[in-house]
Amino acid sequence: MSILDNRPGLAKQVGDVAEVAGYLWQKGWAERNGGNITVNITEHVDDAIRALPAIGPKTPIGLTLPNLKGCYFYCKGTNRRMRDLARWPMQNGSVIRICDDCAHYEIIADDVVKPTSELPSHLAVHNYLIGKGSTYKASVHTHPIELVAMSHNPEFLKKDVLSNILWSMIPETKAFCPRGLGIVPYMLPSSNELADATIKAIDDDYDVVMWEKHGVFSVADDVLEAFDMIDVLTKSATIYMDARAMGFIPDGMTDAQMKEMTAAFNLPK
Ligand code: 2HA
Ligand code: ZN
Repeated sequence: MSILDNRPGLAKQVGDVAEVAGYLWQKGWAERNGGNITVNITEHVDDAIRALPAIGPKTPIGLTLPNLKGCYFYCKGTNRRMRDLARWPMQNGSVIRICDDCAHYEIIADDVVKPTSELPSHLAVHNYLIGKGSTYKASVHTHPIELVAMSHNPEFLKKDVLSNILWSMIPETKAFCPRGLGIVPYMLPSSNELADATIKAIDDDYDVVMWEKHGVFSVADDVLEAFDMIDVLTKSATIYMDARAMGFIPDGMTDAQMKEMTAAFNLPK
């Protein structure tokens, strides 16, 4: 028995997470237990799910997140491998309910798989998104090799330097990641400070943020879109690095070409 049985909407959400988990592994972005994914599945929750008893203890989130009252999330499990989640999403992730105090969660299905170590940043971001009236339901954190490599150069960490380089490598990057790449300076993984800084960067109007020397965090309507933005940014990073490896600094699209594309596709400036 699984909470996904006879619930095609919910099963699709979890299936999409499994699909993305497979991509993250195949791309080499998900070593060991690296990365995490959470999806706000509240709209797929019915009365039978609401009546399910907790199967684990009430656990503190570490933050109080008032907008999450009554919310349910599918979360990757802590210490679980993306490559395992790709095949067995309900053995390597779980469905949690936020308790009425908005400061604790409890696991309700399928097994007692403790959620991701980055739960504070994921849930704090979901709390922020709901507060903003955003339609975004999915957040993905992963360790893309080329983007993390670029984050070791302080020059690239200045505001929008990296966004502009990456956008200029290939027209698709701005088209499909129109808000660019925000930068969060290095902070301890799993910390509340990292959660706060991530929200601040998203509030600055980024959908994807770089955690310096660690990875990226993206938010979108669904998990596939959250993955796609990281994928297009990484494609550009790879083109940039390939050009450098061939011994030249790539020209990038010109400012005029970028302006023309921005206007033609009606993208934010
Ligand atoms: O879940 O990637 O940042 C493992 C991580 C923590
Ligand atoms: Zn990480």
